[in-house]
Amino acid sequence: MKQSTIAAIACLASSVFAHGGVYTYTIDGVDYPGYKFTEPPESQSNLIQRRWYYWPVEDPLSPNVTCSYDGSAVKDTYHAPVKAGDTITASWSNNLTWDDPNGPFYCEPGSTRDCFYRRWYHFYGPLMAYMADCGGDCSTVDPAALKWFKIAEEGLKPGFTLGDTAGWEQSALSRPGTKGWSVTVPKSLKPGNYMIRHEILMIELMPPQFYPTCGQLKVEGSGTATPSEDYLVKFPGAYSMEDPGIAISGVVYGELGRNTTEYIIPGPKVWTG
Ligand SMILES: *[C@@H]1O[C@H](CO)[C@@H](O)[C@H](O)[C@H]1NC(C)=O
Ligand SMILES: *[C@@H]1O[C@H](CO)[C@@H](O)[C@H](O)[C@H]1NC(C)=O
Ligand SMILES: *[C@@H]1O[C@H](CO)[C@@H](O)[C@H](O)[C@H]1NC(C)=O
Ligand SMILES: [Cu+2]
Repeated sequence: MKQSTIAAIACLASSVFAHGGVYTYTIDGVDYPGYKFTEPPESQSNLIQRRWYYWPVEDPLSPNVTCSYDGSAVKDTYHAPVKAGDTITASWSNNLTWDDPNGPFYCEPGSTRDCFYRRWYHFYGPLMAYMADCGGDCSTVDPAALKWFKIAEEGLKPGFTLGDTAGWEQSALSRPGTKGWSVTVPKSLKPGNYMIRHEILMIELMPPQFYPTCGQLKVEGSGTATPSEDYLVKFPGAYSMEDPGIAISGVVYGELGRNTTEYIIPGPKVWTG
């Protein structure tokens, strides 16, 4: 067996064991700590984030795909104020570095791949962000009942193949010094209470792994725009295992991974306002 094959298998085996989610949002310079999956929900309060669990969702039709696990609200869940047009940075962590934000930085001996055991653990697949109008207080809303529109996505960068870690913004999340992924609330969006749903889709393995997490926002501004029906989707419902960007999961280490330069991001088209 070639050295590179051994390293790839070692990495693959390890990567099964770290999962995670968004642990902090940064909005207009303010940090909003997220739900801690390591602590019981009853002991948590005053969060903008809904409950989630670090284990990935492997079925796009599972009720868990909405907000990860049951997405319930803890005590005194509230809405973070954000001006339409401003950015929200979501910071991800895997469960191995959860209690140690600065490390450890780890390279498997002999590995030819990027090092890991850092804040995020997976490299391949798109990043997506959605919002949904709660029509009132989000805290009492079941996220599965909402209609979501996509506000941002990052797929395969031009000039790269599916198997290039550098082709994916997801791999930047595991680079030391990367705070997270920043998305913009559409400037013309009508003010009100919205749920925001960040999602990492990991296509390294089949089945793929969905990492959604939801938080609550109070959008301020003077916009009047709302997305039309053709931008709106439900979770579950927006994806299926047959979507090209989901069906392609598991090929990154093979010939298809090396020779495919196009990736079709699942879900609806982005609404920019
Ligand atoms: C939802 O996620 C939780 C936590 O990982 C798991 O225990 C449960 O079985 C999942 N539910 C379904 C329907 O897959
Ligand atoms: C992370 O998750 C894996 C898989 O469930 C588990 O084996 C490991 O103990 C967890 N580590 C921490 C620090 O939670
Ligand atoms: C890529 O490799 C696969 C597997 O051998 C092959 O079926 C496919 O035709 C190749 N595609 C291109 C664009 O070369
Ligand atoms: Cu994982």
